[in-house]
Amino acid sequence: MKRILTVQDISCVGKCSLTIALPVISAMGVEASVLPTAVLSTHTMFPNCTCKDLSDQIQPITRHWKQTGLEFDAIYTGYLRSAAQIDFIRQLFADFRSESNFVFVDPAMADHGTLYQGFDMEFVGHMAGLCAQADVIVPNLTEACLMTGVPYQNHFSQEDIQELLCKTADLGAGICILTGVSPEEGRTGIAGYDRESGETFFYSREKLPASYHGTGDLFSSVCVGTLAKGYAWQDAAVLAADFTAECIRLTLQHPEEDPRRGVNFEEAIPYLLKRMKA
Ligand code: PXL
Repeated sequence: MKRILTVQDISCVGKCSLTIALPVISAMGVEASVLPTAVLSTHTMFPNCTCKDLSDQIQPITRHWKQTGLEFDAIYTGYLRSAAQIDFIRQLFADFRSESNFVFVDPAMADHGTLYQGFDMEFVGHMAGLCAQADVIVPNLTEACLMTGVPYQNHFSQEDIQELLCKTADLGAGICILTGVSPEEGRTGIAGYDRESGETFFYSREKLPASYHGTGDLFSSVCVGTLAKGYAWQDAAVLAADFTAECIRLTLQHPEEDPRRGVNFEEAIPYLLKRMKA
């Protein structure tokens, strides 16, 4: 069985980060080990959430793993709390990466043109440094703009996307997949670039009339799980995008739910497994 180590927070309520990565990766038949970076009462879109930073646990935990001889097929980082924590994660990459595994970084820190609460440009600089160490990165357009210094716009032309893709790839990761890319009004998808082969890849589908918290985490979890299973990155990205859309479609069927609780990914798991068998 393939094994992924996922490094991100536990938000106790409001599906995102580990409460998405664990069930989704497990459902795909891939083992999910965790390194929790913080415990929050809810994700940060609920006002007044509590947060206990767990940075001081990273070194003792990873030292124990190293002494025990544990290995992982992939290391997947998501929401991280501080610049100092990112430096611990760089050390984790140095300690656990090998010829046969890969590092996947979702620089989860911003959306819709703005940084999430609590982050600043110093943090962005550290996250760009972490992306430079990765084999695969999956920033959304806001995150890509912040890390490259490209001004964020509400609409990016095809040429703008090409340029942003090149600049983001220049951060240093092997494969860069931009999410939330709209090639035309009413559609959304991804734009990817593989530095080794020079291949560019685009995929889009109809844009559903809603945006929920945690969809980036769904995309990343499916992408890293399928990559660990040996899918080509383009196929991984297409399945991740389709699964995320299916989750949004199912969530829209229940408008009475508080949208901050997150997307209905649970009822989309059969769809994911069916697609993986196809
Ligand atoms: O989905 C990204 C994410 C993860 N974890 C926490 C968050 C967010 C986005 O705001 O607040 C705690």
